Amino acid sequence: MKKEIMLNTKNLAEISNQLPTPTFDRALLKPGIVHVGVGGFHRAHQAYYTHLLQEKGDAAEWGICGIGLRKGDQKIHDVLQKQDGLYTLIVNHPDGKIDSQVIGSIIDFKLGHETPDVVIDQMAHPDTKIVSLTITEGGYNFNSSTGDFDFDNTDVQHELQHPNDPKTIYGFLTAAIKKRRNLGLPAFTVMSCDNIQHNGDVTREMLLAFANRQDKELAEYIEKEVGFPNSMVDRITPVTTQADIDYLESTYNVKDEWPVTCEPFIQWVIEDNFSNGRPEFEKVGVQFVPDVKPYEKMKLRLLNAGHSVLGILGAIHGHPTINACMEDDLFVTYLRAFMDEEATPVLDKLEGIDLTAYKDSLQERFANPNIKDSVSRICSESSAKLPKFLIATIQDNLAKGGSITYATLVIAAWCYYSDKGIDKNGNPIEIIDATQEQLHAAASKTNTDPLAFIRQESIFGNLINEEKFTSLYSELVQQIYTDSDIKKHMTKLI
Ligand code: CS2
Repeated sequence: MKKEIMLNTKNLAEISNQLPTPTFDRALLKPGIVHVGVGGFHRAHQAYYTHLLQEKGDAAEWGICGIGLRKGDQKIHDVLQKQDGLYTLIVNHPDGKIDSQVIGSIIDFKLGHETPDVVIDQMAHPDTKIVSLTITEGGYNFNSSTGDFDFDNTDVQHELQHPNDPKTIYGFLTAAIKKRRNLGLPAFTVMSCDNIQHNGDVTREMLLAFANRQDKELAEYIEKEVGFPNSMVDRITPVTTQADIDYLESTYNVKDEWPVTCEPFIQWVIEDNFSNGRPEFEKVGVQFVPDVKPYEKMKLRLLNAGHSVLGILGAIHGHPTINACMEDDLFVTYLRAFMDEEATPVLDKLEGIDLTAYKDSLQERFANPNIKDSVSRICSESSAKLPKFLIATIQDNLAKGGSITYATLVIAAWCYYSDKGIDKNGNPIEIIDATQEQLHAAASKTNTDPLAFIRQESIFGNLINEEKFTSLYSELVQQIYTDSDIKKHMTKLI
């Protein structure tokens, strides 16, 4: 067999015989964007849009410097450094067509875990104009039920005492903003790209709460000078598997240690609220709107919640992937009933959007047989996701007397999932959640106290006081504990 070609700058010319590679001069790019959290999603979405813009020329000031703040970011750092920031994006179409191309917008990568100064200096560099974030729903450090900043977090306490040794995004942002101010440099924009409703507003509020404790004057400066655009981001990006790496090797003879796979669909709707300039993303299909909130809500309450409905019910049933759930008619009917009867009635008015078409398109996207998005990815960090995606819909429906049954079964199933960690065939379920122990401890009391799981106030807020919810939940959770065949319970509700 021919020796494989390692993906890096030196080999790009050779690789371009096999795959589309960047046609712009990457050596001219300056890191105008500092991005924290370089996971698959960032690389399939923002970094891809940025690459498209660079392909059009004239976006040299918007190269991306990746940042990892956690120990676990070492691996992606090492891979991307070795590959000069290059990686392959593999787009899997429903009909089996696969488009692969090498993306060139990431030009550097820095780690903050052991060397916070390196990251602060990068953020405070004159070239930096935007600090963007995909730090996951859990990374924002707010209490899901009150929305308040969580000052009990030990990392936050540490960085409040030691501003030069930041640990969380808030410590890094304040240190960098302060440094820029001292240097007389304009403030950067902080652009959240996470699935949180009003993600810019939330980032602003949390950063201000933190900064107010640390340095009131700085907080006032942030309030005046820093832009926090809200955005809705969308592209289904499953976890990369060895099969993806092998595919590139066997098809193109290219060795990429960490490619990204994704669906063809992509969307980014964002508010034009930048404090220090921005890329002309509208040239590559990004929508700039005055108010993104209705779009965010639609996506979180239909797409993300729909994922969670399939993921949690699917995990207990033993469906490994979202597309496997969509091959099961009962799951499709259940999903649609949830979207139509519970999620849609509590959405805001959306001018010019055909919700039926949107829901149809979600079903098609979920069913893409070549995406193979694992239910374990979808269920991961449910404690941070569900309050926004699903529990909010239950609360809205309780307030207006709407239906809550489909969503409540999912909560009951989540309790069972957290308690037992096995599917219907007794196979272990991989549970990934920062609060896994707390979830397990609460769920495991269900036999003696059927409401134990929903007494977790940080997740469920005051739902424990809602009789309509507690009586339904109690009935459903006991049914699942008596017979874990989830499809029986789904069938009864439809
Ligand atoms: C998923 C999202 O895990 C999840 O919550 O629903 O990662 C989803 O795939 C993306 O938001 C799609 O844009």
